[in-house]
Amino acid sequence: MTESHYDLVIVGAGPAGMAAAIDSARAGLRVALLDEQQTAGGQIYRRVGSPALRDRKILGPDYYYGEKLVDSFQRCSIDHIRGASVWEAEADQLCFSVDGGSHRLTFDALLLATGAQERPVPFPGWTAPGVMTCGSAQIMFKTSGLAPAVPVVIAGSGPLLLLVACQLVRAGVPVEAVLDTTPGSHYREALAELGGALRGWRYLLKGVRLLAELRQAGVPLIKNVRQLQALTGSDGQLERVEYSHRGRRYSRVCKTLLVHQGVVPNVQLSRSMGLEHFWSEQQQCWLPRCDLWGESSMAGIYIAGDGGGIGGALAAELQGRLSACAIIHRLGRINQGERDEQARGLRRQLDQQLAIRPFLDRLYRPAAEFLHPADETLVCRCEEVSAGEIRRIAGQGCAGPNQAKAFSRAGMGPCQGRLCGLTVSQLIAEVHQLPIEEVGYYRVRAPIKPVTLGELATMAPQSSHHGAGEVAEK
Ligand SMILES: Cc1cc2nc3c(=O)[nH]c(=O)nc-3n(C[C@H](O)[C@@H](O)[C@H](O)COP(=O)(O)OP(=O)(O)OC[C@H]3O[C@@H](n4cnc5c(N)ncnc54)[C@H](O)[C@@H]3O)c2cc1C
Repeated sequence: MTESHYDLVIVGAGPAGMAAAIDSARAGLRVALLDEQQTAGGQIYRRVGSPALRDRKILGPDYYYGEKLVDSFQRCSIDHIRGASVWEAEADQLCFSVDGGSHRLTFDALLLATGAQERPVPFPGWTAPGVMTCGSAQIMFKTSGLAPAVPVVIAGSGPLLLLVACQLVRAGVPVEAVLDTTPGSHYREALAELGGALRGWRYLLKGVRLLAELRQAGVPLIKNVRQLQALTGSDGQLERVEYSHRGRRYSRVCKTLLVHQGVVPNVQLSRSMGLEHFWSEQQQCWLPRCDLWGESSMAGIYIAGDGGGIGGALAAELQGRLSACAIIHRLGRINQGERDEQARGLRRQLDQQLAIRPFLDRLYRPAAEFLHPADETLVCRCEEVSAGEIRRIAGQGCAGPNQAKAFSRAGMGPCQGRLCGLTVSQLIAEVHQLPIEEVGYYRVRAPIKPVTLGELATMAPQSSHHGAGEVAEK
């Protein structure tokens, strides 16, 4: 394995990573950008350069906005390392796997633009075959043009829920119902943030349009749904969904149940590097501590986009560009005055983009039943540990998520706690009646992705030489 050095290495080819790469390459930096996906675009613009769907109306203009960004990115001199899983990062180097081999890169600056993941939605039956998240249905849609098996019911809370429902309807996939789990009280609480919401009126308008589109398509939208449960038939497959509405219990037959409770930053890599994180009450998740340029608690390591806090795709792009300003200055290509001048307009636009966030965060904060699931609900899917088991071990003195690993194996599976981490911390905090910051989070260790021994072996010094240049595509 040949080591290779770059001025800037970026992890994640979403709007944040691409925007930062473009500006940095144009400023003359030697940039490498790595992403697990084969094409640039991230979550929102996934495969926008070669879409699987011909009808542009299905995914809508927000998706195709990404074409210009991807095009600019591809025209720049950037080493785009495709299909590369970054499994370890340190202050000046990172390791990744691609095509069955592992490689190491060194850098002067690192930008983590690893985006968001859907918030795990533990409720009775969430692990049943046929239950999947809205985001994963959208990935199938964007990458292969595949639709979920019908009848489809969609349940949860948040803008992506409505967007995916509309995208399915536009593609001719009948949606039996949208079960909105947003508690009624959240609408009243969100009104306190009306000022910001009005500044973000474009987003509000989009939401209103999506609702109107569903109404026009005749999709029932049932609000204030509680006690969601997915039930399987004798073949073990999803058969129906049950829920409570206005004090009565209902049942709907479905082959697919798409669930969604918003998105949270993907902090596996930033956690594994030991960067400082704090609990955001507003977004109900952990965020890396960063300054206004996205620089983390470790000098030279920057975080931009949803990985630093949920702000949406346009905010991610602006944050990527702001971090690029700081990195270009750090590496001596512009002076401080030039940096600040370039950043001024970006900050103004970013403020506008983020104005609606407090309103959305209050409105779409998940209902308590998803944050504190009932005892019988599985929390750690990898190791099959229930919420009741976590409460039991917490009652026996287990003080935090790291001890919970030893007590119950929760968080010890291949996802390294990516799916249960938030819930385990919340349950332990509930039992001990402590703020979640005091309970803490799993200590995430490299490799943050499953790596085969074969992949690791290719990093041995005597192995055949495959330089990063050989896997990079300009
Ligand atoms: C499943 C899903 C679907 C979404 N769909 C929409 C949508 O349709 N519309 C919308 O407005 N918002 C959507 N969002 C929200 C959204 O992700 C954006 O706000 C925006 O894409 C954030 O941009 P970003 O650059 O921060 O990260 P992203 O666009 O998420 O890009 C992050 C990239 O990092 C890569 N990555 C992460 N970890 C590693 C690693 N260890 N090694 C290598 N690569 C890595 C990922 O493959 C990904 O391409 C979605 C979110 C999710 C989770």
